[in-house]
Amino acid sequence: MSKTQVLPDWMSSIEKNDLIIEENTREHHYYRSIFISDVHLGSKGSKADFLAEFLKYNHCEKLYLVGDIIDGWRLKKRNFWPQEHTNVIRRILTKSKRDTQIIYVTGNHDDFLRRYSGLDFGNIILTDETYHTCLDGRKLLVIHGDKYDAVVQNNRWLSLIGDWGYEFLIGVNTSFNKLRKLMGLKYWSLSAYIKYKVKSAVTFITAFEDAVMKDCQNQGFDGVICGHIHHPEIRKISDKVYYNCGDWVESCTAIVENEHGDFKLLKWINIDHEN
Ligand SMILES: [Mn+2]
Repeated sequence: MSKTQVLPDWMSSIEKNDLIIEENTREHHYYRSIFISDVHLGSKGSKADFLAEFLKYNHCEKLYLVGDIIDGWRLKKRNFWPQEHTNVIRRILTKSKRDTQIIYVTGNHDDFLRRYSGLDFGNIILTDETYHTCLDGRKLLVIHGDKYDAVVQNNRWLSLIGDWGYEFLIGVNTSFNKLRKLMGLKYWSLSAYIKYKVKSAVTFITAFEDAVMKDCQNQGFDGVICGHIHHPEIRKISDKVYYNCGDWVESCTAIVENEHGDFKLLKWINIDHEN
């Protein structure tokens, strides 16, 4: 597609830093494609129960798993695998049996799968990166995003995400919110607060997006769908679009493309967080 192409109507309303978050409901929805990333199964922070529920109500022709679905790093250190985590795998396998094509794009936490890249298990394809052809013809690069770590200078936030620090933060956050719940207060996300407020985190996110979009430009794609930094977003950057799936540790978000070819960022309604 040429660079001068006019963006679709739905996209023209997106301004810089504008989030389109549509809260999901417990009704069945059918999409052309669904993109999720950073589930971190095998780690305590994973909101696997919510994802299993999301997968129960949301159906699609193509399901892209955009990396860090299984947290191999955590599993190496500690054997933590509750039933809810199995339920997510089961939901995905059931979908694959029922005409949903699963495209598993590996991330840095599930890099143990990278040696099998290119394998096709029937309806499940393993790959390091791929592209998605939208209904309107646009081609989007689908990649986890850890590839850009080397380019991003300010990666202190990133090491926090990948390291014990993040899990610690999630742990503190969970206890803190149990206390808030007892006091009748709403869920409050400490790590999201830090992510949005700390200047170095903001600088890092911008640097990451710049690196991703530069690669997108160089490879001639119309946009990128990635994950890795646990920061859900749909943002127009010049004539391209940057999509980040977010994560299922905190934000519980997914990027979806509906049957008209419109893209949305969905946030799964989180009962615990609402109370
Ligand atoms: Mn990652």
